[in-house]
Amino acid sequence: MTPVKLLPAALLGATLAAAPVRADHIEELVVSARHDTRSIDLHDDNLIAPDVARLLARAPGAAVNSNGPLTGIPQYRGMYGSRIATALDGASLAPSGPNWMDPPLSYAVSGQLEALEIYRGIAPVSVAQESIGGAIEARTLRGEFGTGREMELSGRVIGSAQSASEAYHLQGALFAANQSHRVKVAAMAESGNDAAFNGGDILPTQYERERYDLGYGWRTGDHQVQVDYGYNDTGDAGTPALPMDIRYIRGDLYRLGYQFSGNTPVALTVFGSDLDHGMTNFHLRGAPPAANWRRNEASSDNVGFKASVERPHERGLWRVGVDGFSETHQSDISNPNNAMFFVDNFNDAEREVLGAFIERDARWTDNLRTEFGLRYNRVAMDADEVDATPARMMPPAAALRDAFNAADRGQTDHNIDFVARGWYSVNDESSFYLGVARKSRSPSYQERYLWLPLEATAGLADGNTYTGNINLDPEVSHQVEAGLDFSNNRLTLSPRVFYSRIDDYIQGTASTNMPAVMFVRMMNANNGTDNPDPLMFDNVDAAIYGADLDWTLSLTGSWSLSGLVNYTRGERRDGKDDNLYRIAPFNTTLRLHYTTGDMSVTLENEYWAEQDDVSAAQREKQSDDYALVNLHASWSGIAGVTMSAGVNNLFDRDYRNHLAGYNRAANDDLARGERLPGEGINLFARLVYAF
Ligand SMILES: [Cu+2]
Repeated sequence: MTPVKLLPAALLGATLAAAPVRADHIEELVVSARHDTRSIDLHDDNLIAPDVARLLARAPGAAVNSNGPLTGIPQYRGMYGSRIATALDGASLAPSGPNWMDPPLSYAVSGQLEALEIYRGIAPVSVAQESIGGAIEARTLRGEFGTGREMELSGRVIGSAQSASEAYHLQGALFAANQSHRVKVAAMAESGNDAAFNGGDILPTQYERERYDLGYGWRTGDHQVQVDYGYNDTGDAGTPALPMDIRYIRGDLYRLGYQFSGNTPVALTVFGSDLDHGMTNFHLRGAPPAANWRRNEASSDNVGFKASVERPHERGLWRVGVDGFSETHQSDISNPNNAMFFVDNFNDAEREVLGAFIERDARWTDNLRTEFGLRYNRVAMDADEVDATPARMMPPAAALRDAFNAADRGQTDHNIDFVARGWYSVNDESSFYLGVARKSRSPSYQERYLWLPLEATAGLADGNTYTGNINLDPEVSHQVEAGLDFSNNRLTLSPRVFYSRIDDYIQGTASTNMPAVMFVRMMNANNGTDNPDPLMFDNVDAAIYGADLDWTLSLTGSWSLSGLVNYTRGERRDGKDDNLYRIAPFNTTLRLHYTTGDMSVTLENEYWAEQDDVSAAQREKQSDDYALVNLHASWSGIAGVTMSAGVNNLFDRDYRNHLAGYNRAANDDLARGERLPGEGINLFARLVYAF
């Protein structure tokens, strides 16, 4: 049983099977308009971390902004957070945490994924509503329909453990199916202690999480209906790069899908999620004085739909659809030592996107294919009035509250996106690609409605306090990318160069909001702290450009090589000589594979250059280069059983990834403000049993 799409796995240099199988893969490498993606094989990977986002490091152009063991925020070609559209089986989700302690991808369960797909470069307009920075799709295993009337049972069990955080992960999934019904029941539990690095422990990075899933599918003729329900229960989990840690994240995720696969295929999805989240600055990390204890209770209610139709034309396919997504956020700060203290951080902050799109795929000759897409999004946002204890006691905070409550907070944006892409195959081995696009993104609710200077910034983790700006304009990016897809019997190569010119890019700039500046200074005087002056979200102009590449090369016999190269630059273009914040530095991965029969071994070297091009506006610190060596092996000699084991960070390097954020918690082994280290040497083992 190999439920994962194998093509991109081969491209990514996962197990390279025997030659005939690879020939199939290579055929598929001729990238199609629909499937210009990288799909990550979850079976053969040395990743057993609980954070699915970490798998993205296997795709060209992708990286992870990590704020804790469960809180990886995908970065793609220099963009991250809500700039990247993430869908779980077609369902979107807005995190309950105003600091993205629960990024959308954190709701995907690694062992239950059929595939994790990253759209390479410009994402089609049909794939997501707002995809200025790209799109990611996680598809969950639901079991296959059977062939007869008899119900057949199948399932799989996964157990894994790793040493650096003394963590374990256990899960089981059971599928029952016949030709017209399929049922899925799945459960997962995982837990880890504070992770060790060469120099001590990273505090707090413990975590615990449980997850339960139910699914039912029914099909008759060309019709198919699928209902899915998931319950996520995260307990104590550290986020040392943020000012608080997770106390709980509980949530229900629902999805109902209908598919008609006849002549004019129709797809309909309705989905929603209710997510509740609590966090504190005192229960997992060294607590501040009693007066400064903070507890934040936050929630998001999400509902959405998508309906699309495909119609053939003489050269290809029309794709037309409408979609909607609505998120509502609540966030209340309190102090358990002081019943009087409260801050309405966000009060019914709403964001609703309604979109319509049309897309046309066409094959003009045997060699030339194109994709044209047009999308319109209407983004409507609003938030209710706020209040807070500081606003009743301190004039600057009162001024901020009164200005916010008096403002016209309702905002509506009308955004137009378009995509034009073409593929021209020169011969059986080489195909050229060119894509241009205009993509837009309206501000997030934090960027518009954060009224009191706080660090609620969707996980920027830069240590700065921010205020929002109701009157922000949407970001508009004009993008161009070009590249080549080459594959022959020995070599595959897929380089891309890209340039994005982003008008009204939203980032923090020095605050010109005097009450906000005075508030932070007064708080410093009251608390004996020295927080820097606040920033405010602002529209600036920016450019992001670079190149990325993935490749595989088969050597003699059972040996092969594969690798990735990623280079991204992000700069201001509005006369300020500054760089964009938290951009992955140049990095490259080289893997050597040995594959024979039912055994495969991979030796991996990962190199990250130093990052000197940092954002002065965000007071970003530089980081040093480092290299890591990882080794892993897997064996599937017994039917249904796959065993994997390995060592990450074989030489126990103390390394600091540029995207890891700064330490915010009291720790004898790490200063506050120091960049967080990665895990030290980590031995792991995993057993998968499928039947
Ligand atoms: Cu949180």
